Formats: sequence, structure tokens, C-alpha cells
Amino acid sequence: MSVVISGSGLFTPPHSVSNDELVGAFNQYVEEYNQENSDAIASGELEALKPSSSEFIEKASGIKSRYVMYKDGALDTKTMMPLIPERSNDELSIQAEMAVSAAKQAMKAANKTPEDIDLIIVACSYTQRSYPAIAIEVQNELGCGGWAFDMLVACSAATFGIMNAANAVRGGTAKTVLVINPELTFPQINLRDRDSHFIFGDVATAVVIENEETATGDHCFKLLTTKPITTFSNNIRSNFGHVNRCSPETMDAPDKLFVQQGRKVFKEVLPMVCQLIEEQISAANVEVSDLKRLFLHQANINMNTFIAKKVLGRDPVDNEAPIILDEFANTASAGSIIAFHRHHEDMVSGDKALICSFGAGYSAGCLVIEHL
Ligand code: CO8
Repeated sequence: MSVVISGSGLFTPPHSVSNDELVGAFNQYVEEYNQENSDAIASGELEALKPSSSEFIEKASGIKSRYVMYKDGALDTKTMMPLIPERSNDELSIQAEMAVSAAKQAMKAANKTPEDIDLIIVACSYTQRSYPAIAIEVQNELGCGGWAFDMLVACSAATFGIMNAANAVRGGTAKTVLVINPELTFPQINLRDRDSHFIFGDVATAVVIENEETATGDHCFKLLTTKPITTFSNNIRSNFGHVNRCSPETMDAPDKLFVQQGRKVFKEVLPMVCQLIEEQISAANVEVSDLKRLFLHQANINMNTFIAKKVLGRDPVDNEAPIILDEFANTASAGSIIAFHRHHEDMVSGDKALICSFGAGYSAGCLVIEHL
């Protein structure tokens, strides 16, 4: 049996934040901090904070802007976080709202109705609560039957979710699966941290996974290989969790937000990902020259260029390795799916491509796909 991706959807949040806006707020915060602590800085007790710059951000990462669900408060030096009004239990949660919008588009592209869907996997980096699962809330809102669950694998959640969906279809526990990635990452950035304040944006993506025999979408892609790998590392970490409140003196410490050793991640993840891709291309019996497109994880443009060059043996041309992180920033697990969503409609029967994610864990997932 062949399992296919038969439709995709993208929800783009309502607000955009440019590098200049983010850097303006950060640098004002730095000025205020250094002023307020001038005596301690002068005596060597505290270190002065250094300013950020849009030029650095664009050169080091390729990011120019990001979309966010909530912008108020994020650029205010007194708060330095998006202020998000609490919703009542009767209202749709933020991630469910994002997920439903992306899911409806994916179902439309796949010619599916809610009655066709019998499994929903919400796969992302964070869920805004532990239970009831966001996926079950989405199931209820869409009016789908079957079953639903949440799963977290940071930046590899989307590819790992697709692999789980494919296994459910192959194993007969589901016929048609929605894999949705509502990435609400902006609230987890430390906007007071120069090294990471620019990295993430919010977005939601969705795909429909089903048996080739039931697929009727205009662009269906057979999964030729699905391979996940993980290897433990502390270099990308957030200690946020339900036990934080039991240690009141550290519950708001910076390690409860996103923290990484970016340089180390860059060096350690690249060889792992290049090897995984090479192995998967070979396992799929595909020649590199047959790959029309590389839909790569969108964390850093220099990483993507490095991987594309290594895989292709030359610089990527035209749209071979599409970049969307300039507009969206790093959207955790959704990045490679945004690239796929935006850049697959010119592909035709027999065209091959790969979708590859990598990130915290470390985790990496690689799907070699072929247009039906
Ligand atoms: N402005 C100006 N200068 C700066 C800034 C800034 N904002 N930040 C750092 N600098 C300075 C540094 O101080 C340093 O100065 P010096 O040379 O004097 O020491 C210099 O610039 C170079 O700093 P770096 O070595 O840190 O810069 P890099 O070239 O390595 O670029 C990056 C930093 C962009 C972070 C880069 O290392 C990178 O992208 N690495 C890969 C990271 C990656 O892929 N991570 C994956 C994380 S995503 C993931 O797994 C999902 C997690 C779950 C989601 C979480 C949601 C919140």
C-alpha cells in the first residue's frame, strides 16, 4: 500500500514584526538597563548589555521578519513579551484556532470533508496546555469522528507526525489523517536575550495523509521513505513545564524560555542531517539528479545553503531549495511544510522531492516523496 500527502494548508497570523521593530525595542531595553545599572556596571559587578542589530540578524540567519498572533507588549521595554488575554474554557484556544484554519485548507486541497477524517495529530513544539489535547479540541471544532492526540518533538514534530500518520494508515488504525502544526513559538522567546530574540515566529500548517487509493487531490505525493532519528543534546533546551511552579524561586528564570548554543547546534546538526538525507535518497532508490525540490527545515539560511550544496554537489538554483524563513523566521516544525505548501504546485507526475526537518532533541526527519 502507498501512503500519500494529498493536501496542505497554511495559516498566517495577523501581525508581522520586522527586524528593525524588534531591534528597536531590544536596544531601548538595553539602554534603559545599562542606565539603571550604571553604578553596578561601572564597579564591574554587572556586565553592560550589548545592542542587537538588524544587519547581524539578516546576515547570521537570513531572517527579515516574522508573523505573530499577538504583538502588543512585545515591543514595550516594560513587558518584553506578547500580552495574551486569557480565553475562557468555552472559547476556542489559540492553537486550536490556528490549527482549524490550516486544517480546513488542507482538507479542501485533498477534497476531504470532516466526515472523512478519522485521526487528527497535532504535532508541534509546545502545546499551550497539557489536557484536554488540542487535537481533541480541533476534532470537536471540525466535527470529525475517530480519535486525536498531541505530540511534541520540537522542530521535527511535523515530519514525525507525518510518519506516525503513515504508520496509522498502514496499520489500519486510521484511513485519513490530519497532521497539524500550530506553532505558537513567539511567547517562548526571551525578547531580552540578544542571541535569540529574533529567531521565532508563529504559524500553523496542516497536511492530509491517506492511502493512495482514496486520494483525489490535484497534487498527491507518495511517501517513498520515512525515517526519523534522535540523539540527546542539551544544546537546544527549554525547562518550561508543569513542575516549574513547585520551585517558586526559579519558576521565571530564563531557562524556562528557549535557550540554545547556536554555534554548536549548527556544527553538530549539519553532519547528522546530511547523512540522514543521503541514506534516505539511497533507500528510496532515487538519484540526487531526480530530486526536483528540497523542502528543508527553516532555521537558518546558511544551514539550508550548506545542506543543499552537500546533497546536490553544487549550488541550488531557482526554486530547488525554497527559502521562506526570510518572511516567517524559524517556525519550528512548520518551516519545511510552509516551503512545501508554497512551492509544490508546479510539480508534475513523477517529480521527486524531499521534506527534511531538524532541531531540538536533537531530532531529524526525512521524507522522500514522489508526485503521483
Ligand atoms: N546582534 C548583534 N550581534 C550579535 C547578536 C545580535 N542580535 N547576537 C549575537 N551577536 C554577536 C555575538 O555576541 C558574537 O560576537 P563575538 O564574535 O564578538 O563573540 C557574534 O555576533 C557571533 O555570534 P554567534 O556565533 O552566536 O552567531 P552565529 O553566526 O552562530 O549565528 C545563530 C547565531 C543565527 C543563532 C546561528 O548560530 C544559528 O542559526 N544556529 C543554528 C540554530 C538552529 O538551527 N537551531 C535550531 C533551533 S530550532 C528548534 O530546534 C526548535 C526548538 C523548539 C521551538 C522553540 C520555540 C520558542
